[in-house]
Amino acid sequence: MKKAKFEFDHLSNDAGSLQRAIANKLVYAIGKDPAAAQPEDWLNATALTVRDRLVERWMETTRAQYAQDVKRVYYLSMEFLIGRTFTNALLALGVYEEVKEALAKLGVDFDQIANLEPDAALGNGGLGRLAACFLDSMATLGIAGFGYGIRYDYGMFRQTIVDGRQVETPDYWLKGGNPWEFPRPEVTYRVRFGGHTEQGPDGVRWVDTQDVLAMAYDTIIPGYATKATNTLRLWSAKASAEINLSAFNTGRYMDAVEEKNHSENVSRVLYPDDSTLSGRELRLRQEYFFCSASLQDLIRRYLSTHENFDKLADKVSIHLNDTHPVLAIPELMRLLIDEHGLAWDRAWALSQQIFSYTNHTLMAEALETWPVEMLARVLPRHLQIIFEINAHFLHAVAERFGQDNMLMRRISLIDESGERRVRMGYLAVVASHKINGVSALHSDLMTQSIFADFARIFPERFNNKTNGVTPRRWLSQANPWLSAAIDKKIGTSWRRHLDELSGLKKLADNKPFQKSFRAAKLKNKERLADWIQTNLGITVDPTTLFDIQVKRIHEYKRQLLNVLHVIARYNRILANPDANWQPRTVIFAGKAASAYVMAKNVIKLINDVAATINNDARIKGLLKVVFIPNYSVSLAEIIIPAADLSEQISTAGTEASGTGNMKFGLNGALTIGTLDGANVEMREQVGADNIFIFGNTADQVEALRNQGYHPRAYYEANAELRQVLDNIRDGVFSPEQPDRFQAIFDTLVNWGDNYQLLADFASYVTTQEAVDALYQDGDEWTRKAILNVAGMGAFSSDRTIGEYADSIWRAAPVQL
Ligand code: 26V
Repeated sequence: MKKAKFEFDHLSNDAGSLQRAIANKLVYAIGKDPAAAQPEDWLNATALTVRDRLVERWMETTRAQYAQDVKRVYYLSMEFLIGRTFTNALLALGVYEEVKEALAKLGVDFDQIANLEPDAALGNGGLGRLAACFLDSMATLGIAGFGYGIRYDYGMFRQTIVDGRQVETPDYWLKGGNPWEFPRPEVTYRVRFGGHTEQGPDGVRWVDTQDVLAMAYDTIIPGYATKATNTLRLWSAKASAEINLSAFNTGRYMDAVEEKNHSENVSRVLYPDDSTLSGRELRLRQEYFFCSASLQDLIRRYLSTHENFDKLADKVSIHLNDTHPVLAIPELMRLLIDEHGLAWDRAWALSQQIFSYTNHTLMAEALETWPVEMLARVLPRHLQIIFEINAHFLHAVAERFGQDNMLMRRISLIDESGERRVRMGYLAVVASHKINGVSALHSDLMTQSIFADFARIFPERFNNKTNGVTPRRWLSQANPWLSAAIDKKIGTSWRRHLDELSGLKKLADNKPFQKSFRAAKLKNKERLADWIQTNLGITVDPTTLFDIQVKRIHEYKRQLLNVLHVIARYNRILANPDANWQPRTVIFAGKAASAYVMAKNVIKLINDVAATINNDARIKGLLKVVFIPNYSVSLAEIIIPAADLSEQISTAGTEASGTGNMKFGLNGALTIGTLDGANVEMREQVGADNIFIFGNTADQVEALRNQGYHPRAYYEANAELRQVLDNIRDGVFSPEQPDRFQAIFDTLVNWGDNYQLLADFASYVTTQEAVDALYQDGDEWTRKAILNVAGMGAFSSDRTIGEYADSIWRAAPVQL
């Protein structure tokens, strides 16, 4: 057949062309008369116009990837916390001003429509947002990186605060349609569950399964100021036709419809709990669903240009974002052995070269294990494969280290101590050639605690990759005022080479730069104050010190320690109202897992303390407390640039890295923090004089725990602390129900204070005094804030991804 001639328009990016293109989209794609168009219609029309411009680059990149047969990196993650796409895409394409102008000519307010876009909140917190920053950096660096995950119908729940308490409501983010995604009904795979295995003449057969279809939806991930673009492919569950037909034929129509609903539930909702393992079967099914579809897809892609599996490990890397995608390991083994006829040893050798794994938490409650009984029911073939991996592994260890039964019990992939369970982290470690933590401290602790035995067996596998954040979203997009001030001094290329921020060091004392730096900060504080006024009806003064803690509510993150300080400050002001107090606005935001009682109590306490203090006329505006509901990526973009002080106060040894800490530093906040996670490296980068470090170190925390920690002793010895805790216990903030916070008091004083808040309280309060003192010297504060920005170069996710690409994936960029 003769190849048809195929030509298409190359699209122009001047404001006039964009204006015409948007008008065409509104009429021909959205089907709306401009006279009847709603702001949502304009947003969708503009989004489609912008998407067209991304598609050109996308095709070019995909073609080049095939032509050069580059190594592809598959980033498997249950969560991608993307946030909004519109402004990010405009900045990546370099058409922000042009689109703004085009919309203005059409009589459309840019900010109004940009603020209508719902967040893609397909993640809980740090882990999901890191995956989103990594996609941005992989595209920007030209790495052929594919994100694979789940297209949840419902993302992270929406949080409202009713009477001071968190109320969760569903987030149906797709209700207005999603202009950024391309549905790919032709890219659909069968994912099987249940059934049983049979030993046949040529291998194992897995039969009598119940099947669900996984359908692909693609989102373009633009690189910044490069033609390179990547793909985020998310899977949505569709009922398989057979189920419906067979039931239909036997007259069970309603049953069939119900069954269809049941199988489509697999991709219905994100599990909104990042603190405890729910152990629900639906969660296990979600994990397998997206692993299986992703592996089938990447093998199909590989085989479309390769005849056999000889080059699989040269052309494919699969990265496991925590243990949630670990079923990809037995799934790859199953596909290679059962479907493609490879021998066990060859399949295993390939797997070990292909997989790598990142650990994101040492918290025991969050480490995944699945009951053997459940796996036997849901994934019988995979359980067999896991048992066989375990047998090979234990055998090899016994050969090398002798038959040490204690060791064998400890490192077995199966925990036999109670109900038998598969330890997913151990499976990840055994199957991966590289295992990394997310900050220097965390990587260290990881090899001393949860993976200590494995670090002795496979020392060469363990490494550190300190997290980073994308400067495009977290400085350029979120903080146009500071970005402009920086551009004037060091040019614009820091957006791709964040190290260049070090050029600001020499300007730390420069008065004109200090002035523009401070002006930018004030603008950001005014923007946040406006938001708070409009949305919460609370007046905050942008000239006060903005002290901000935003992150998931979790005991180890110690929002409660922050509250203890707020109450201590309240008491001090009451005791001495005429002293020269530095006025402060203390801002909190964050969601609690819906079953996490203590975290929800902390939210209620924050709101009760806020109500008490904000309504106390004696305080005269010297202290305000605000809890901003429904923390999200788009809110973070408004909140973080407004901070003077960033609270990073987790118990040392518990926060794996933190990434909010980096976003705040990048936006010119000073950090008050413990020597935990990446705070340690931030101190190295910005200098110990420019960060407020307090509290026990990880070693001291551990020593205290081992020697017997007695929180009541701190309560008894420190009168100020005692007053604060007694206030909480006695109902000072809950007069209508004085015993409301008895459990909080008991947790700290009588039940062991697991996160050692009382041990760090005195040091925290003293350090907060030093914060006040420094803030009174505006120039000195600004100097240090500038040095913080200047020191953040190392915390670009481009640096992080560069390291993953070089030393884990061994993947080179595509040439365009
Ligand atoms: C854990 C779990 C456990 C049970 C099942 C559901 C579920 C969902 C998510 C998680 C995530 C917990 C791990 C996590 O988010 N870690 C955070 O990772 C960030 C990126 O590396 C890091 O900066 C934070 O310090 C770390 O807490």
